Amino acid sequence: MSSSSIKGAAAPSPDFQALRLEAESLVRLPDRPFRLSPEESRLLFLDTRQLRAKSASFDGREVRGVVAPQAVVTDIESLLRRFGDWARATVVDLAPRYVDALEAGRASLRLRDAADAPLSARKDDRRLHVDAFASQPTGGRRILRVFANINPWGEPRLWRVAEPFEVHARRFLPRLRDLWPGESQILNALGLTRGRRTRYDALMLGLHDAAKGDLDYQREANATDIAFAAGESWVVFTDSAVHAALKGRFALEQTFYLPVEAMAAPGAAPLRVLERLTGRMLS
Ligand SMILES: O=C(O)CCC(=O)C(=O)O
Ligand SMILES: [Fe+2]
Repeated sequence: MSSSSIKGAAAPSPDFQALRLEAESLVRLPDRPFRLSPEESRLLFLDTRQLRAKSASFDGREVRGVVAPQAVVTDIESLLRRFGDWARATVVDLAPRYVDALEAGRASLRLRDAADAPLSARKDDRRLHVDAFASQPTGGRRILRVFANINPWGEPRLWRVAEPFEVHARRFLPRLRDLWPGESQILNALGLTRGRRTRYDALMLGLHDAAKGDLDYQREANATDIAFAAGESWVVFTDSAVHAALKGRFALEQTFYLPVEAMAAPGAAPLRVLERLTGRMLS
């Protein structure tokens, strides 16, 4: 064997995993469990009547979605801080090039069963969708989330994932509307969005709502089931992975935002795909 072939095999590109994550939108990490301490594990048995939202969340400043004694709220905050640090390290191990560009969003503790009926069809994450947050425009930045199944009884978390983003977008784009003149200024002035909703954000919300609202699509989509084992973690660009969460209790999740320019292959970003498909600048 020549020395050059040994060298070639021993030095994969440092962007190898980033490219894979960007191309496939989801990377499973079966051997990277997030382990709870015995004190942290007690939080799993919080009375779910104390949860006001589908999860307890922490945005770096305050815990939301839970009505509980202050000591419990403080423990949830500590857990979500620790998970956030772990999630960042997990992403950076996978994609070192993202290190300076990752911006942390919310972290959440998900105690309810993903199978439980939500408040509305729009909030129904059991239906296939790409993520877009009505009150949190990204302006084109990627939504990158780290999940960990922390189910204490060894139960999997069940998802479905469907077609690639571009195929999904081509299907629903013809039904979507553009922003109305002045719409983003009004939403922002009323405090309904944090920052301006761009054309890009409007299209992403449109895709989210159109897919969830289309029961024929939900039934006929060519989707693959994934069972994330207890102890498994996964990193997902949820703005491009067409996904649904069907079942499973006890997960942690941390959201990050990533500028398109930080990607190893920015052409795969939903912003760039939608710009190509619409022939317009969107952010
Ligand atoms: O809780 C989960 O496993 C994912 C649900 C989902 O689709 C989301 O939070 O956007
Ligand atoms: Fe989602």
